[in-house]
Amino acid sequence: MIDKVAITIKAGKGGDGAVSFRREKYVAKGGPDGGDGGKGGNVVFVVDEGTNTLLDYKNRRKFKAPDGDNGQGRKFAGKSGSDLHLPVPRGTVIKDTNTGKVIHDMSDGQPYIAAKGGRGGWGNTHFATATRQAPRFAKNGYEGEYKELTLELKMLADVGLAGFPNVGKSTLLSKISAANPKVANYHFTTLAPNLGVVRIYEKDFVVADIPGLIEGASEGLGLGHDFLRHIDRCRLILHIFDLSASEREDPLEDIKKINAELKKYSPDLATRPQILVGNKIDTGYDKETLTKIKRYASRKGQKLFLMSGLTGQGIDELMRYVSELLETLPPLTTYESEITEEAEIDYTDRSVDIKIEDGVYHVEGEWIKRVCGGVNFDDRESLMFFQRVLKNSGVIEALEKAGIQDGDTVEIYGIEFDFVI
Ligand SMILES: Nc1nc2c(ncn2[C@@H]2O[C@H](COP(=O)(O)OP(=O)(O)OP(=O)(O)O)[C@@H](O)[C@H]2O)c(=O)[nH]1
Ligand SMILES: [Mg+2]
Repeated sequence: MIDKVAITIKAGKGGDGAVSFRREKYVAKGGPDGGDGGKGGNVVFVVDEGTNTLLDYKNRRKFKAPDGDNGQGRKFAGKSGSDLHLPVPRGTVIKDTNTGKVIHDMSDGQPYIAAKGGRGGWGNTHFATATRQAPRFAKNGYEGEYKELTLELKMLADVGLAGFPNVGKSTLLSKISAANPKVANYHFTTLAPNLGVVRIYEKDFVVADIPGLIEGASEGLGLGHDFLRHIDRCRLILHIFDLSASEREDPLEDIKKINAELKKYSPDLATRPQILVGNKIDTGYDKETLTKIKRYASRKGQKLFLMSGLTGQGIDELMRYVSELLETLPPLTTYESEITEEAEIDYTDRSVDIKIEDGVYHVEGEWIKRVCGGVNFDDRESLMFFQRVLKNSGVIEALEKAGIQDGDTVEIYGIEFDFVI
């Protein structure tokens, strides 16, 4: 069962700007006409209502949106990279793999841009000035965002069915909804969760049938308890047990064991509103056992219902009660993003930090970092442009203030050069 996967995503790089000059008859060299690079594609998560698993991500874990095309001559801008759409089931929670923090909850059904494509670089048309009529450089496109994400499916069900294997959870779901889960007389018939929609008095609610839980699930016994994440958001738990004790001895002990497992998974889940449902009453049951369970239920303040998935007895009454109770319960849990939007970098702030190490002057600052990302350093003219930017923005002055001398080395985000007065 695939309901938790780690993937990496990379948005497209922006295309590079073009260096090009107009060609005209009788004119040796026209003005610059290099177009801009296209924007890189975004990586966007979209809800696919038709799926209930993250199975699509089992074999493929790396995703990359297309890059923008480079600009061309005659002011032709490069084509933007198209967005890469990644379909996920509704209720998928996107987390940062490294910190475990929630980035986004795909429960509202809206697309979510998880990695933004890089901007395209400017073509040389942008760099023509009165004194520089033939700029021989353009800017490179910016890198797209890269993220390491974990996708976790937490299904959106109002009601979760919990209980030991073979107690009749899937049978109940098949009776109350159009869902058609596999029902069989062996343990762990259900391997992946099933959802069904129940309609009572014109009101709908969603029920999730999950694999059977066993004692020690939290230590990995049976199918483990990882799939409990599917009922993490539930507003109500129907705790199904086999009152007829057809294969296990003491139904009350069973109830306690399941509750202990729920608690080990999440104390929060253990305190979720719960209804006890004794199933298989068609096969008869021990009156004394029922008395004990009734006492237990009233001590815990829980409702107890009896039913038979085989004959249908008791099901309508239970569903009507569930529908009415849901009206009074809080809505489904959604997960708030735990990531504070990266503070927009203020590029009007052109201050830089200068650190001197072993005689090398290191220049740092968000703004200058961006500039470095967009300059083509293989190109002499581009470098000269960069140097003018340093001068006009006060970086040179700041270096001089820091005590730089002719011939000292300057380093700015990987670019080194000698300081010449
Ligand atoms: N006699 C009787 N048998 C039932 C009743 N409900 C379910 N069963 C039978 O019990 C067996 C298990 O039913 P399932 O609905 O598959 O049980 P489950 O709880 O979903 O089981 P897992 O998916 O393995 O956890 C099947 O053979 C059902 O036909 C009932 O009310 N009475
Ligand atoms: Mg089942």
